[in-house]
Amino acid sequence: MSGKKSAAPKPDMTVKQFKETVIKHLRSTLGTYEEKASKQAWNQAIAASVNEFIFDGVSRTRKTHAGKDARAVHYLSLEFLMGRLMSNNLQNLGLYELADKAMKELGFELADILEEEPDMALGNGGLGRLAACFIDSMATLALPAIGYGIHYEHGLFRQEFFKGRQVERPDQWREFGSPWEICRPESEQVVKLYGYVETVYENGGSHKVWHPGRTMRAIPWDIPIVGYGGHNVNVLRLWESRADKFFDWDVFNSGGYVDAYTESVQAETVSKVLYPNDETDAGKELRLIQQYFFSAASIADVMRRFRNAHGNDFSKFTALNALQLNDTHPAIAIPELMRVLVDEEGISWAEAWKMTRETFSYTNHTLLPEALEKWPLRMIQHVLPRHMEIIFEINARFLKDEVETKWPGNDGIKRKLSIIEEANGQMVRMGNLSVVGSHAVNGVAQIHSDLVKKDLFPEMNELWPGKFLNVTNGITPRRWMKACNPRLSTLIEKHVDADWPRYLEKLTALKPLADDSKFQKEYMAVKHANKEDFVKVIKELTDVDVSADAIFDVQIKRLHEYKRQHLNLLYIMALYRRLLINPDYDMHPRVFIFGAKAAPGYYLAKEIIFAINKVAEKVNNDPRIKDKIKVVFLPNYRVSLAEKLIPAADVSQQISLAGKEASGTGNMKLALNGAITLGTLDGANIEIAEEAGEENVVIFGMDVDEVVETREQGYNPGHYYQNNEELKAVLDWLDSDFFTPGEPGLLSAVKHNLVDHDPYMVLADYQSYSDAQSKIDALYRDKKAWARAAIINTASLAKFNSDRSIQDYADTIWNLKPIKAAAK
Ligand code: GL7
Repeated sequence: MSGKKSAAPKPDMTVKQFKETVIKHLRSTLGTYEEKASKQAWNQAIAASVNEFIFDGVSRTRKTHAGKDARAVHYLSLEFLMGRLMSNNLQNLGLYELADKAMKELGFELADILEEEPDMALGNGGLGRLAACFIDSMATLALPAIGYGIHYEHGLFRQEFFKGRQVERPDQWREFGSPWEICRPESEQVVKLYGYVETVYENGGSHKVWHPGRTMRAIPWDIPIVGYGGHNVNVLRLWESRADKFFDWDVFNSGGYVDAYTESVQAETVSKVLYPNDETDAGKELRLIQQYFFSAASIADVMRRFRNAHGNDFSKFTALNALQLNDTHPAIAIPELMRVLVDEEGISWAEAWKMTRETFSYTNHTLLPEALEKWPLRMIQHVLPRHMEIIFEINARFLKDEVETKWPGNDGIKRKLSIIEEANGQMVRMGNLSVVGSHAVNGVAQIHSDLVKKDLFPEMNELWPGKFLNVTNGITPRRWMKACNPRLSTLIEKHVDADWPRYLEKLTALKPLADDSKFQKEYMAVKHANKEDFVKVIKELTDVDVSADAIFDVQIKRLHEYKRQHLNLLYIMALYRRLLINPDYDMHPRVFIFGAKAAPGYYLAKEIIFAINKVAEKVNNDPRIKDKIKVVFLPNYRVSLAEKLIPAADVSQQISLAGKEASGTGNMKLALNGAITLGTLDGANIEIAEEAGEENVVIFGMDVDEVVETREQGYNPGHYYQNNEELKAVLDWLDSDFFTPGEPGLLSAVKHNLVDHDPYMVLADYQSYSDAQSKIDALYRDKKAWARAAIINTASLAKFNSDRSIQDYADTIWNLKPIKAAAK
């Protein structure tokens, strides 16, 4: 064991002082007092106390960056799935234990009070949560960075089940305000829309003037992002849309009370709701306006800051600014920057284009065709007439100067690479625009980045060798271990340096302990205690009784056919059938745990949820199987629920069809917390297997090459259905009324999709999956072998620290150096 040093400072505050501060805020900020205050009020009082540290950090960091004229990255993302902020902030400031003690002395459990905080669910899934982990890491690494997004009034919908079916309810994360945000009216921006473009001829030349049809206000709300150790506090700036003229007095006075509000209602709609679609193209004018609204406001903000420091000398612009596109959602920022540089600053096209390309970089998060954004050309022309002209110009120059030079006379390649797609009445391909307008393009796991080059943009890769890179995703160990798994963190800290949440490679010190039976027992006792806690959560949320001695087999992620929750379901049904046929069927008891939201308009995904719930109902109440299987579908899966479940998981199901899951990040969180991955060779699973060792994960199914081969040979799911007795039996079961008494056919959609189409080859991988599940069962029964594998997983995952991902971005894409904020 080496010397322990802590990266988290001990703040110069005592428990007594913390208590006093909380009570001060309870009285003077919340206007209540100890005897009367609700838990909600205590929560807010703690937040206000913590903010005394945080706000000071915000100003120190800002001042340092401004003073040094620092190069900064601006991370543009339509989604930031933050979850709760309190516990993370307390941890990163090193205040958690102090606050815990203080609250105990005041007669409360801190953990209880923390439950009062609503999740900040301004994202759908992996892509949004990645952005949240990344801004934590940027602050931790002291990188000058700012996250830009939308201040949605309603985040991702709250999910309820009614008779087994998903029902969506609005999310109200800031119904009573949020203590973490600071409104910055002084940095308000104006965003223009619609209208027409005029060519103005003057002094022998001409320039373009956009006469917008309407304008709206963008109001920034800053959420402080506390780096681990508390030295650096960056901000996440979220834009709220408001009507330009809050109220039209003329219309109001002439009797048009309702009309006077129309404009404000329309403008405020822009930041009203997060689109709940995950990996599908929303294709709505409002969504395009959301994308433009936050991109334009953010670029205006970057410009404002730059002009304050440098006036209109743009020679240093690219040296000081990097703009990162989190997927194509903010791609409209590329023509927006061109517009500002050319039309507003009078910079030549060639110069502006060079600056734009040097400034932008783009992360691709998916190969799924339905998620690659395309906008109808007519729509862009209508909403953003000047931008459409700019896109035409970018495209014309790209095709003429770059594509034609490389492939003279090749119209086929031109058609393929063009930013404009001629089919479907002309569409603008946002992926092509992003690649053309960026100096670097990265995928999110090695295999995904390879496929981006090979399958998605092969010609672009030939045109610009070196432009396409890989940055494997990561997760912040602060939230996903230190804060969410205190028992394991405490155990770890007995053996490794206290700064492991910053330097996760320190966990390799646990490897020699993997065979130590005392440590194995301690490690598994932690897992068991976490499971006992989660047994209560399951009971509370679903009223199902489960035993912590069973295997907790977990699949948590958005509901999507490619993620194959229905493969999991088929296996559950098969196990159930085996037990009905042979009540002595030898297996370790198992709890199958699902958490997943389906996009509200995604029919089959909702049918899969319904089928799982119906099978669960039957299985959970069948005395014949003696509780050997339990199935629970947790409603409203979200970050704060993940934080409770992940520490309790034994098995991590990562069973997407190979080639479809770009990376996955839940796979990293679960493995770090000691769950064994049951997965395909897809996304980051491959790298997890490399790091943890193939013997410590259970891999099954076709790999990418086999998937391609099977498809080329003409995939026929009916073949698997006909030739696998068990598979046929469980699929036919879905047609009966066994799970829906008196109502046969309610679950047929799932069966028929699989037998007749099976776009994600569930049936082809079924047998291999079932065999892999048997391996899991056998491994679990060998207690020492299981403990060993789990420990090795925890000890081996340093690569998936999001600090490493961000360091890669900083080194290979942003060329960004840390600047530590000055001390007080
Ligand atoms: C995703 C990928 O599906 C997921 O595999 C990846 O981990 C995540 C972050 O890179 O991005 N792409 C995508 O469109 N969504 C994702 O979660 C919604």
